[in-house]
Amino acid sequence: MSHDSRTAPRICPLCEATCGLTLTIEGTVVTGARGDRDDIFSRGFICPKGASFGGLDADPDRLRFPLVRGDDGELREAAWSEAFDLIAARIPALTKAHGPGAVGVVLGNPNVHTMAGSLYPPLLLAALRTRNVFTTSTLDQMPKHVSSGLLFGDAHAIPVPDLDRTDHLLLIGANPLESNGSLCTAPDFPGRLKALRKRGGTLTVIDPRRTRTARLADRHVAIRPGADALLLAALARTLLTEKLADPGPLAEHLEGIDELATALADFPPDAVAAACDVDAATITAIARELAAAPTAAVYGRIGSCTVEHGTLASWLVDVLNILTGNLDRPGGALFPLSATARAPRPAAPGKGFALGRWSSRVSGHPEAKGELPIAALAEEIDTPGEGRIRALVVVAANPVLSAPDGDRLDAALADGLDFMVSVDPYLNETSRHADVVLPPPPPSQSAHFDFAFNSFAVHNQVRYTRAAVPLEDGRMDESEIHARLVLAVSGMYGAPPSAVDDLAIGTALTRAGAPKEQATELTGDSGPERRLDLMLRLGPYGLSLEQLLAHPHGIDLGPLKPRVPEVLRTRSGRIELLPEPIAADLPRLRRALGDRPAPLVLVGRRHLRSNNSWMHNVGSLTGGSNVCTLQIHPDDAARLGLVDGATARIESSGGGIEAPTEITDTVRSGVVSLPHGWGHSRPGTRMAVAAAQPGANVNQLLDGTLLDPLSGTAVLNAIPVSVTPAP
Ligand SMILES: Nc1nc2c(c(=O)[nH]1)N[C@H]1C(S)=C(S)[C@@H](COP(=O)(O)OP(=O)(O)OC[C@H]3O[C@@H](n4cnc5c(=O)[nH]c(N)nc54)[C@H](O)[C@@H]3O)O[C@H]1N2
Ligand SMILES: Nc1nc2c(c(=O)[nH]1)N[C@H]1C(S)=C(S)[C@@H](COP(=O)(O)OP(=O)(O)OC[C@H]3O[C@@H](n4cnc5c(=O)[nH]c(N)nc54)[C@H](O)[C@@H]3O)O[C@H]1N2
Ligand code: SF4
Ligand SMILES: [Mo]
Repeated sequence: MSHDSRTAPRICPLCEATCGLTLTIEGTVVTGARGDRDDIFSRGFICPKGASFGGLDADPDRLRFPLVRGDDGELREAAWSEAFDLIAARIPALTKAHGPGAVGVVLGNPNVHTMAGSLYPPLLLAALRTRNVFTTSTLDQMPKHVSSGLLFGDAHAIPVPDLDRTDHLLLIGANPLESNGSLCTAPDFPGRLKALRKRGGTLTVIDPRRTRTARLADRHVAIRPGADALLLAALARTLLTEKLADPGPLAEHLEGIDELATALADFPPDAVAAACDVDAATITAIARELAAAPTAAVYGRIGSCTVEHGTLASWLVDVLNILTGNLDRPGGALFPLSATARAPRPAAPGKGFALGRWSSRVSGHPEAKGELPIAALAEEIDTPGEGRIRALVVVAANPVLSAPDGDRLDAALADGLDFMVSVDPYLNETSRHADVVLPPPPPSQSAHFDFAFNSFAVHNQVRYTRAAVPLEDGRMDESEIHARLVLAVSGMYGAPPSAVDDLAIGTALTRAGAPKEQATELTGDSGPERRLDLMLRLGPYGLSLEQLLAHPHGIDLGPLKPRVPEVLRTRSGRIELLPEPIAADLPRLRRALGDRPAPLVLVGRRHLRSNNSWMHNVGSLTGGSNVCTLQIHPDDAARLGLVDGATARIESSGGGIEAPTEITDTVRSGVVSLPHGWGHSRPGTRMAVAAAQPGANVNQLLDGTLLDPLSGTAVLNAIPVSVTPAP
């Protein structure tokens, strides 16, 4: 270390594991990152992405100044004031002329990884009053929100496996050794799985690919993709018919267990075996093991969500946790309690969870959790008629690559909009269409708090890190960008950004029934810090910002604790085991029993050194095995005449793409796999490294019509495809 180098703590924002890092900083440049051994949660763990923090932070392709489209149609650098003036001139006028629905909002994944993205989008949506709201949840976990909404009355009440104490983990469609976990925040997920094995616990993995996670398991079941809901239904039915179901103390909080038994009657193991390509004896054995384990947790992720029966599968995951008495007990699956959550209230019936309160204009897709399916975004722009989206505000999202049929969306963004704003550090496949691009500073210059992930963490804890490096001249903090955006689209343009925070603080105090004067007691150097301070004070542990600042490596709030019935917000005040919308969707699952499986289906995969579409521009994370290849089983390759390394042509409903063939027996036969987030070959972007190794956009295979009907989530896995050698 040179004499002017120093270190600073920074929670890693690059995936859901939220590891504490120690950054090495020379002047204002991050020159290194290592795991923070004193971090109370991650205890020194780091992965290759975290280790590349410096490279990602200093990427020369990151935009430094706003871009504004000139009369010549070209984007040029502009002052912040010019950028916001333009937004204030255009958006309110469009709303006034065509109604609030004329402005659509798209929120992408990194919003859950920034303070700004957690604190301000609700205010933006309130200011715009639009129902054209799309987020990447409908490419991801919306099925889980819907099942939690229906079961527990709160779409955000998502139980997480008690990873460190469970005796038995049944993991479905998740590969935490590459993803580092999702809806289960657990730094060093791999180490925690190894510890489970070491203490004598069992790990079962259900995945059509023999993933790194599957290789760690006691049992790997290479299920046929898309069939998990059938398998899970058979597991639940087996527990019920073999009298192995024992919800324990939960029983008094349950409603509908008899109806559940009737509803699942048609799914015995031998009826689902063919569709799942898993023999009935294995299914029965898994059910019995689950029931026999002292404690167990069932956990499903992407492979169980982004499929045709995603909501049913997500629901059945918790049905299994409930029937085995593992929901809400240590070692099972519990509801975390984060430091900024609402303080627990006395148990009481709630408002419940409603679906389909409105529908999308073109295809009539029902809303879920106030959102419309992002797969329907393009048609809402390019289909003429009243209520069409004419302007779009995109915050931290790249739907041209991450959502189905990027070509159609690309064209809709190019030709169908009067005005578009992107809040994004890069000029990429989506933001290149914006009229105004507002670039946030790199992570080293931003403070960090995990509003979202602390409520999915396997251990209750809280950590806050301030910006490690001062804001560079000419930069604007992302929270200020968001606050100014709220002002620009509302009638408050001209007010200082702090007005937005004051408004939020006032509303929060009113909602909590606290005196308005409490606002003056809040500490913090910025609006977001004061808001964090308030949420901590009103939260279940009565903490404060001051306490967090005094504990730079975090405060341990203890292991997860039972929260039923306080957490329940259903109308009955109980867990509603067989909610009506689920019951109404079961006939569709019953019909799937008779479906003839497609000969070849596509599934996705993730790579440790990637993250969705935006980390392909850092040299140290590219190359090696992090490439966009079509993985195919040797038998299928031989049958289809494909040679390792040769270009394959893949076709489906949305179109065709080409990718190099990678022959491997880690995918089961009848299944091919492509990663997502690739396809960096469009003109007009500024991501030089990514463009040099563009890969193909897997989502071009989809036409955007295939959705899980209850959640509006796009079907991204188990897609029928045809594969041929490229001519
Ligand atoms: N390195 C890296 N980490 C990431 C990300 C990333 O892109 N790269 N993305 C982050 C995000 S946004 C998320 S949501 C999480 C996701 O976290 P995970 O859900 O753990 O992600 P995946 O690695 O995609 O694992 C999904 C697994 O499901 C399997 N699968 C596919 N179809 C089926 C099926 O029908 N049934 C079953 N049983 N399995 C199936 C796939 O083979 C794959 O192994 O990861 C996060 N972390
Ligand atoms: N086929 C297939 N498609 C998938 C998936 C799959 O498994 N298979 N996974 C889906 C999932 S789980 C998800 S979550 C989505 C992700 O979909 P998106 O959220 O659209 O995709 P990302 O690639 O994460 O793009 C994030 C954008 O945010 C920008 N960004 C990065 N950091 C910041 C920041 O600090 N502030 C701001 N304002 N912007 C930032 C990036 O430059 C990029 O433009 O992809 C989905 N798409
Ligand atoms: S596991 Fe996730 S949070 Fe931890 S260092 Fe890697 S990218 Fe960052
Ligand atoms: Mo995601």
